Amino acid sequence: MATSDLFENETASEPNKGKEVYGADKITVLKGLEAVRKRPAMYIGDVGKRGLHHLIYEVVDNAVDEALAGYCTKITVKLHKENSCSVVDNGRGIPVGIHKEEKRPALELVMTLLHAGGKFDKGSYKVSGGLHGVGVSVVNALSEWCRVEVHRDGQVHQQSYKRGKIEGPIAKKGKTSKTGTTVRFMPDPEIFKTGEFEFDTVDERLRELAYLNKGLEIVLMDERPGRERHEVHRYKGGLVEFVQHMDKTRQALFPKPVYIEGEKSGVPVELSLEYNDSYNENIFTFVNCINTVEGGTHLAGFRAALTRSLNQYATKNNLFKNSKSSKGTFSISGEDAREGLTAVMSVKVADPQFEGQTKTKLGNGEVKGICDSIIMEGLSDYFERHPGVARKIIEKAVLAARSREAARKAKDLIRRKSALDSASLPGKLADCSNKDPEFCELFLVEGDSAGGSAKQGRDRRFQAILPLRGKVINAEKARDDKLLNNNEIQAIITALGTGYGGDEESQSNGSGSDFDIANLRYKKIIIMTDADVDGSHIRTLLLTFFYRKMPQLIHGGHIYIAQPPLYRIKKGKAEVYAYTDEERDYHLKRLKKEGGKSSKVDISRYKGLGEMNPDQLWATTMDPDTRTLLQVTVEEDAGAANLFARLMGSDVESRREFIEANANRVTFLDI
Ligand code: 0RA
Repeated sequence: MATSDLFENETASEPNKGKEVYGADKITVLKGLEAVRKRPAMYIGDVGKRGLHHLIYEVVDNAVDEALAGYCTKITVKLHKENSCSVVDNGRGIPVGIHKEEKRPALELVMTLLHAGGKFDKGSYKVSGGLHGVGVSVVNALSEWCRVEVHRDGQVHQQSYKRGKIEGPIAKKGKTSKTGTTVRFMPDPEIFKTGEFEFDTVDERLRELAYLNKGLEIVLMDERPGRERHEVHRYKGGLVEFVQHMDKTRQALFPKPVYIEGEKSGVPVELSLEYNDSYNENIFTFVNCINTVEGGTHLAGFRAALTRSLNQYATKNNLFKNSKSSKGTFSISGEDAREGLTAVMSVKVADPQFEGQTKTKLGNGEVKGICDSIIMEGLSDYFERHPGVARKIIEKAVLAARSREAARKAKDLIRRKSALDSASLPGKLADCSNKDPEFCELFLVEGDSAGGSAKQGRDRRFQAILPLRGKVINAEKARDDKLLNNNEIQAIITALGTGYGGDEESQSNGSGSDFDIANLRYKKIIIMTDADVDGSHIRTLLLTFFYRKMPQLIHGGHIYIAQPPLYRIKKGKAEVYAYTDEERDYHLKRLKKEGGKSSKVDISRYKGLGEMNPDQLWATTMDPDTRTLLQVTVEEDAGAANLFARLMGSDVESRREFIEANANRVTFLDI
């Protein structure tokens, strides 16, 4: 399987019978690395946690490419004690021979030139667009130091770099019988101000990659003192196991997920799906192993095929005989067909066009028809061979159609209430005077008393307050009709102005009742709850609702969590607030040290927002100049979906385990 000899053999008479050989001269040289250090965010998204983790993913993606090409079976990621990271793979090894035009070793070019990844030859699914596929050189550029070791052609080759600059020529470090690449790098503290790699975050992505590349073994090891851990991912079942993992806290409708695989016009398509006892739709789509959170043409093709194949099968087998429709022949809608559906879809596209707000929406038009026809054929065939499964799915969809009728009534009511004039806004909303969403904030506040303080303390020009009185319903477990009858949910939807539900397809039908982010009335939606158990419960319920029912708000970065202080520390007239125990201790120590004649230090703990008067609430939590807001982001969508299912679903045991395991984390919600 090793092809380490190919490279040096290029000039031999018959080097590569039919097989495409990678030549050093195939590497396209674009530009240098200074640009990367100047504008890191352009290459890796940001210089926070997400960007930091992106460094690992970039190297791993390269190793996964080797696996896709059929040369790599194992990838090991190690988090070392000084916060460096190494990625070891047993692929072909980065080529080390001399590039004809550049007259330099290919390894040097791969490591130090932007876009010299050598992925430009046909036959590999290069990842353009998005932030993936920028190349290992970007990782090198953003590392204080980096070392690469290549096992190839029977030799160990090694080279080191500092901030992207070569330290010395490639050194030969003895013989080897293996092939592969090890990249070890130390993220540059000059670039990354924020801390350390998070095991769980990295682990979620590696797990996902292992599901997407069945059989590939991916190991994550934490060697940092005190937190040693070891996780091995290897899934023979691929997407089928991914679906089972997603649904592990739910009850499946039939024993084994459906699996469909096909290829058309050079686009391989893979899909696995099952139905569960929930009412949610859980579809995860990937293009070249990148999670397409915003969907796109592949998803559209899948949705169309699913609805059509179910309707076709049901009609042919007379399964709608007990269902009536006011419009004549009965059929189930796309939404009905997807109630309780968990699915993972993976496609490979040679030249993907990524669109959308976060560049995670596939734009290639041809892919829709390809996915539609492969999946239509696959599902129809599957239903013929498993009539029991088909019948169960259709029964469930027919039930969904009935309850959707009830939901439609509730939805129309909300729509009528949220018609443009403000007279129809919820009574308890204290709206702001500015009407330009760009400047406006909506505070969702727990309880009437805190709501009252917030109304008095706010800057009414741009801050609106919606106090939440009653219980917020659990969106993980309730169907739309119940959800839409909940007063708090109604008030939120009306205040937001976005409408609710609907398909991507129906969003353009002008009916105006479906969710449309263009109608959002506030750029920031800020959840403000007490720092106690009830408060975190309400916060979780709200996040569950937004994540399940209005994910665009989360993906668009509109959802925030307010950070009220935990303590007020007073000494004489001086007053400071502490937001953590560490801050409290710091201030106590400082004030004691200052000593002086004035009175003793007085410390009070805030349990509820209601304990603060309006001025204090403004100064500590609401004033944009001084407050801290946590923006809710989802780094790993499948992981987040699982988290919500565990926290808010029906599996009590799983929730208990989770809460016990995470009891010592300050907040498990800044996902
Ligand atoms: C350029 C060309 C080839 C492989 C690689 C780069 C490569 C990069 C990385 C980064 C981490 N592990 C990697 N493994 C390989 C193709 C090699 C060939 O044709 O022999």
